[in-house]
Amino acid sequence: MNYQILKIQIADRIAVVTISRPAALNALNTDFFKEFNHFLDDLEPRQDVKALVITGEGKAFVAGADIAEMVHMNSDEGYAFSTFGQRTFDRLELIKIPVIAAVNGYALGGGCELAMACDFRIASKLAKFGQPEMNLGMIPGYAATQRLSRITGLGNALYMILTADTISAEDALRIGLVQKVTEPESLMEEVMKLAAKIAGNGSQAVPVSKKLIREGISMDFQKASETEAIEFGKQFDNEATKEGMKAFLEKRKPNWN
Ligand code: DAK
Repeated sequence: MNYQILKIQIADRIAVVTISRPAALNALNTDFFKEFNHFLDDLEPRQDVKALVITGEGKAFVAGADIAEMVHMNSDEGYAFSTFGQRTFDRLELIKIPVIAAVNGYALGGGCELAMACDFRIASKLAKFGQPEMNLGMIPGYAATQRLSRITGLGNALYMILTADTISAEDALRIGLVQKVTEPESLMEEVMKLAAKIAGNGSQAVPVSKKLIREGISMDFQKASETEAIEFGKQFDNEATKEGMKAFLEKRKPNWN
């Protein structure tokens, strides 16, 4: 595919996708969702990529769904736009490898929702977060009403969605919406270090852990614990797990290959 909006770099087991439509602050339109789904189709079967980083070009991560495109929609088109976006964000949650949002600037509306569909978020000091849909007379359409409360708790989700206030990176850190705040110029360096660390961890244990955490949060605790025990048991048939334990006992670094 000839990508117009996404810039894709894959090297050293890490894929970096930069959303690049800076004239519209990287607002998410139908073309973005088509390109992004095409990229995920290519990425999902690959065994050589162990982590995905998503960032934005210019002063925004993503300033929301594209208002200029939405303003012309009727209810059927709005429904199609919403379900296309929701399915895309769900794919990010379900993809086996960890996904890190490198939030360089505005993450508003659909942009904050995209960041929340990633596994965790690292933000530049300049980043700003918000769900400003109330200002447009609408509700969030890409699952902020569900993900924001799961990530930050009920009070913070209600506060952000009902006030439509934009919050700073430091406040996002305080409420657990982001996991780390960096100087703007070192954002990508820090994110790439984290991605490399994860990509270098016992490779099969990373996707299994992601799946257990992701699926467990909406399961009954006992059932989720039992699922963990089953997966834990399976690890003992795994060469990588044996290598990890042996390497510890032999006081050397594990060789995952
Ligand atoms: N969509 C389209 N264009 C956008 C945009 C957006 N979300 N945000 C910014 N732009 C465009 C601006 O129109 C402007 O274009 P030109 O006038 O230069 O042609 C350009 O980007 C630069 O923006 P500004 O001139 O406004 O830049 P400033 O630095 O002054 O302000 C800002 C930055 C981020 C504070 C401001 O641009 C802003 O408030 N943007 C809108 C933020 C926003 O409201 N985001 C939420 C969008 S609503 C659903 C599915 C999805 C959703 C809802 C329902 N279903 C279908 C049910 C999701 C909704 C949203 O995400």
